Amino acid sequence: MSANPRPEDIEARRSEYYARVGEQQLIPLWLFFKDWFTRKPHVNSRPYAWSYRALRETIIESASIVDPVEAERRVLALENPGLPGRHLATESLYAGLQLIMPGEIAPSHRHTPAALRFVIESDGAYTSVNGERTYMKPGDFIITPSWTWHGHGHEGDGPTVWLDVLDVAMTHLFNATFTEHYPEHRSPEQTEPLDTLYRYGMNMLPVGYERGQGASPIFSYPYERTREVLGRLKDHSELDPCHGLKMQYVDPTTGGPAMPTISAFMQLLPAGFTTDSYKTTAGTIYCPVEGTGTVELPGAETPAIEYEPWHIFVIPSWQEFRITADSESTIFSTSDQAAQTKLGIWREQRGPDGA
Ligand code: 1HN
Repeated sequence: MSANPRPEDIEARRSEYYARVGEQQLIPLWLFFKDWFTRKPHVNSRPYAWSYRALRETIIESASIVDPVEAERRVLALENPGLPGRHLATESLYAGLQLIMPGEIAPSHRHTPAALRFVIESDGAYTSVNGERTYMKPGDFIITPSWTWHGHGHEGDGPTVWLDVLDVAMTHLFNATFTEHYPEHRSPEQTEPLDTLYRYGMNMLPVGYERGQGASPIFSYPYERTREVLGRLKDHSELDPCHGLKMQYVDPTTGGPAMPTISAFMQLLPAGFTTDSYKTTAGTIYCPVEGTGTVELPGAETPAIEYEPWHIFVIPSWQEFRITADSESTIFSTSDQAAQTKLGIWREQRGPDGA
């Protein structure tokens, strides 16, 4: 550049240069460095809550709109208002409410995205995963790891509804989404119910057992057991100031999260307990099973969310929050913490900003 060029000459040279390099599929990093490399995460998803009580009738109405064979899965996806058209609850996780009516079957298929179910309402419905049938009860946590055959059916009474969460945004990101349909509607069911629980989940393992690709060999984590654990521990446990009494669903053969990409937890907050302020890079989907309370969200458009059983709410990445339990609460939650931890990028902050 000549000495002391005029500002308008600099601008003109730059514009001409940017246009020229653009034609060669080049873009100067200095034009977008600051957009990309922010001091803290730039998050589009927003805190949001769906009231199961308010939505229940509408969900059940979907039974008269489509059947699960035509639909493949009869689900109303929970779309975050900050991610319009993306069909996602957080930037990395899809979530939806699935309905099965008595006598119906959702055909067997498998896909590379991993899925979990958190059961809201069920009496006699089942999921079958790799040939093992698991009957669903409210509060049960059920996994269908990547590429496992799975289908659903209903032998009982009344509508069955559960929360589905899938890591499909991650498999899409990596262009690694594959799907296969079982040639018949149902894949063969060859194992006894609860086979994997007894084989892998009772502090013993078959001799010669070799770990697979990082997903738990147990498909079903019944609420009955989870609740017993929390109930037995609550009175003599030191409560974590940010989490109360919080337990993670694990692969018992590794101690790590039940699936490689998605973490899931159940926490108990005693009546009157308020957590310390907390935030994490893992945007999280919550679903309380018992209790009512308030989630405070300092700085958010919605400053607070009142929760009750089966409410579903999202707290995005790096959103500060505190939970106050009005009555003893058990709260399920799920996030991409497992994936972020493997990538070495997961962060949390305990305590309020500036503390
Ligand atoms: C799926 O396979 C299920 O198996 C539920 O129940 C929801 C959402 C997107 C893609 C696949 C299921 C799904 C899904």
